[in-house]
Amino acid sequence: MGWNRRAFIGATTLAAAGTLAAAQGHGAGDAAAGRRIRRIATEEAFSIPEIYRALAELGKSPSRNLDMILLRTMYTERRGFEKLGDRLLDLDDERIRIMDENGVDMHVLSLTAPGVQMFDTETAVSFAKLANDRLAEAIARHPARYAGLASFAPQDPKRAVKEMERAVRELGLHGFVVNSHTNNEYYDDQKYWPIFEVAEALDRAIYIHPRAPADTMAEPFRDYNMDSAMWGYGIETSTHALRLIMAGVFDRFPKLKIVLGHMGEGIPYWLWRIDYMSAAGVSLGRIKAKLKPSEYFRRNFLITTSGVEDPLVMQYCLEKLGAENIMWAIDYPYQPTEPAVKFMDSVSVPPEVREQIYHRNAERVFHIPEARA
Ligand code: 1DF
Ligand code: MN
Repeated sequence: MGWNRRAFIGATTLAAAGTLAAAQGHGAGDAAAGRRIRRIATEEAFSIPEIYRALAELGKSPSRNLDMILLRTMYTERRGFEKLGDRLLDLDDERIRIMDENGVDMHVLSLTAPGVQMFDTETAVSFAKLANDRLAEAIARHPARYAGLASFAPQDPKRAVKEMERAVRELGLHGFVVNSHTNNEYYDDQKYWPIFEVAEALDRAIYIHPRAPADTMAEPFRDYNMDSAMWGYGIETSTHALRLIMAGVFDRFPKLKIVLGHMGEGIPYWLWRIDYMSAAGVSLGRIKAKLKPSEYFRRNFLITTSGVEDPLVMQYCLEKLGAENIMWAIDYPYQPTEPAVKFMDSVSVPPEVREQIYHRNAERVFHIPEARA
């Protein structure tokens, strides 16, 4: 790992210089070259009218699934959310204006949660195709500004694999997104492993984005807004990621790359204890994984900064995981752009680390061409 604590402290002055350069219009760390660092944001949401309307319709049904809270407030009632809906659907106007105003070069777009995963199988399969086609069209209109993560319908793993192949080979999309569980099932179940097999074969990462906790663990999350971004999303998604590790998914697919948002959904903080306590599960034969959980986390996972603008968390994750495993994200339109940029411009890291997090890791993992000089 090309980064250490001494460098972190030493970088404070450099970062201050970077902020100054940004204020002068040059951006962090590269003022001498008269050019700022390329900024690629990696968890940026969009929708399309067909799916947006179908989710609004779904939001009217009486289900007690926790994601229905999102569907009711965001799509059905739309109280105070007019702007959010418009922003999800817009790929040509305000989004690019906000990117320009804040010096954001590229959004890596993904269909917003819960994606196609709450629809019946046939609807999900056809919506995934439609969303991927529209995504490819948006990228074709703005090739320098967008990359895209393809959706697929886990409801039908066979057709998911077909769509994943089409999305990369024919549409040129850059990776995949899935919003945690589907119908309360987790993908450590081997019927889903063809999805991991094809992602590894295509060398494209799967971004496991949150959705609300599954019905099987919903009750304690019903009050105090704990269903969603404040807490429930992270618990659902970290639990899913750990299930994949413990099931041995990464022994079977050692080159598979999984991306987690929100600074790793809490997992980095727990790694020491997970390593220590997993030994008992291994000796009882309940854990299939061959390596320590932290070894998979460093080898097979990347995390993004979406929605966590805490310099101490950044410092910890850099030491724990390495600069090659962290990517910048905004979570547009759910998080404001300006503070996300300010955070990443001013966090105390050496210039080369800022470059890795702002764009180099995303270029490598998502096969995004380097910007022309
Ligand atoms: C929210 C947050 C919604 C995130 C999202 O997609 C989302 C939210 C519907 O706060 O309502 O992706 N997030 O990633 O934190
Ligand atoms: Mn998000």
